[in-house]
Amino acid sequence: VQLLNELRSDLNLGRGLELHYQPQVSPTRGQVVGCEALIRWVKPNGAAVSPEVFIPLAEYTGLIVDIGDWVFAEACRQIVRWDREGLPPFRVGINISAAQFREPDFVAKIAEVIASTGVSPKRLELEITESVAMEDPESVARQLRELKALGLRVAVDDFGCGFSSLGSLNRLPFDRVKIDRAFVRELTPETAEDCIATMIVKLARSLGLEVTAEGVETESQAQLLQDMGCKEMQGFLYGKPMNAASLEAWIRQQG
Ligand code: G
Ligand code: G
Ligand code: MN
Ligand code: NA
Repeated sequence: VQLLNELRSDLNLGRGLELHYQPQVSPTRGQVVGCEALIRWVKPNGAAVSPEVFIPLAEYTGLIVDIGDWVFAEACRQIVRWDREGLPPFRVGINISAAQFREPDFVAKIAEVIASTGVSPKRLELEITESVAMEDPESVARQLRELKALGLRVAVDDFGCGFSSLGSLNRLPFDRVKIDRAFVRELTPETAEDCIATMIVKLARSLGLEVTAEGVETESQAQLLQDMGCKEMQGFLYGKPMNAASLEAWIRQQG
């Protein structure tokens, strides 16, 4: 409760919260194709609190809606700042939690922020976990169509670990599948993880979806994924989440 009050107060005061960005690369093209925005919180006393701690708390209490609004707006503002700095355009993935996605005015708020920041919606990709996507397929499908009509892209996050039916990938209008890093972590040839990841990539590609693997830490994982036909990677092998200025420097250095 104490932690939650501190979080609420920092959010209201506009302090302590920051977005970091983890690069996503295409190894064959040797370049950054996008990044994922990941929230960071440093308390006034200087102590960093892991999102693995405060995000579930915020989800439980509903504060995640306000946090999510802040995250989305901040990511849009940052894209506009990067454009002004002359960075080449790349995609920015933004995590959307279940409670946010369920808000009746979710799509309207997104549209409003896009209009007020002037960001190009093509640059934005909303990441929705597979468990959220499964909740109420009818209304999820409608909302995804509304988001896509605004020009955004949508990805299903942490795919493979939940309870989604494979058919849902076909029924819901996703643009991308992000393979859960639990599979990538255990990826060695001819294991169950290898089989499952291979199947996910195959299914996604045959449905015309793009695929990103998460949590890529080693060259051998990257090679296996590439052999499966996975074209985009995200993980410590390429880059950790970093602040906006560091990502900018990182991209310029990749040239
Ligand atoms: O950022 P890692 O770097 O530790 O993130 C931990 C967890 O917190 C992940 O499951 C990630 O999806 C979640 N997370 C990070 N940033 C956000 C955010 O902006 N919104 C939501 N809903 N979840 C986030
Ligand atoms: O749950 P979601 O996929 O949105 O969040 C991504 C999470 O994965 C973040 O916590 C991020 O810090 C973490 N992450 C990204 N790359 C790696 C990696 O290569 N190894 C590990 N262990 N974690 C990673
Ligand atoms: Mn994500
Ligand atoms: Na994920």
